[in-house]
Amino acid sequence: PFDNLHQRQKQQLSGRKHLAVLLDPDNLNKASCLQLLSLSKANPVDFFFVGGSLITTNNQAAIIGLIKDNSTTPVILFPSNSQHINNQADGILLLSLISGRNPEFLIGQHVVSAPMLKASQLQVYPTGYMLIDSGRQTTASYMSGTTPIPYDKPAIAACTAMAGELLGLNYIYLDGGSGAQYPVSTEMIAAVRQAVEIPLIVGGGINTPDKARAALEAGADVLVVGNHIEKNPGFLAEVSGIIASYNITLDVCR
Ligand code: 1GP
Repeated sequence: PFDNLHQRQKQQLSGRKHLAVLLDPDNLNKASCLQLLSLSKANPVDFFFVGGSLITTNNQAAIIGLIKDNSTTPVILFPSNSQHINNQADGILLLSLISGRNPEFLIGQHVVSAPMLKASQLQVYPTGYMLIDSGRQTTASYMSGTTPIPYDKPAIAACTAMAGELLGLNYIYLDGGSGAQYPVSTEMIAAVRQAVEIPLIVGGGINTPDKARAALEAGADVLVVGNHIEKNPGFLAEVSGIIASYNITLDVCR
């Protein structure tokens, strides 16, 4: 599915919505991961993103192995640095942190990673990654040493996304950061959606059905949910159902 997404990027994904569940290796053990994988059979997930801004355990390879053994859903790495590349995954978001001004995360880590990525079978998804202020300092903003885009400045986000698209990036990811106090505003999502043609990934702090619907309505093509599903696995069924109902409505209207 992410391959299709990649090929169709210029068609704005034909309006279809996708769910990515973020699995942070630090927050999972074998039992909790297997529980989520089992739930995802009845409640479809389009992608598993695996990663975190700071991984303190040695769990990542085991978690990816567990997903590959128990699910056909593609595993996409969501790395914070070049050490998190893992060839068992299907693909990798090659994130350029375009909301920040830290050269290490704009190009430095990419140079270090390039030979590994070229030699791997990983599908590479060049992504303009934008951290948005979400009420508290997130691990992502602290660890990257960057200032997020102010919450109430959609025009800055739109121009940043436009620059990313013009530079040839294939996806834009608007992220309030994991456990964001509040999600990216619908005004900002809509402004970015209008500003670029490439697919829009949105995540951070989505912990109610209303917040999920609002992000989708505003223009998110791929919704990322992490924390709240880890804490409350039942949320997976809710959010998967919301995505499915959007896509059914779309099919019926055609
Ligand atoms: C964080 O967008 C992801 O990078 C998901 O955030 O864990 O808050 O859902 P949550």
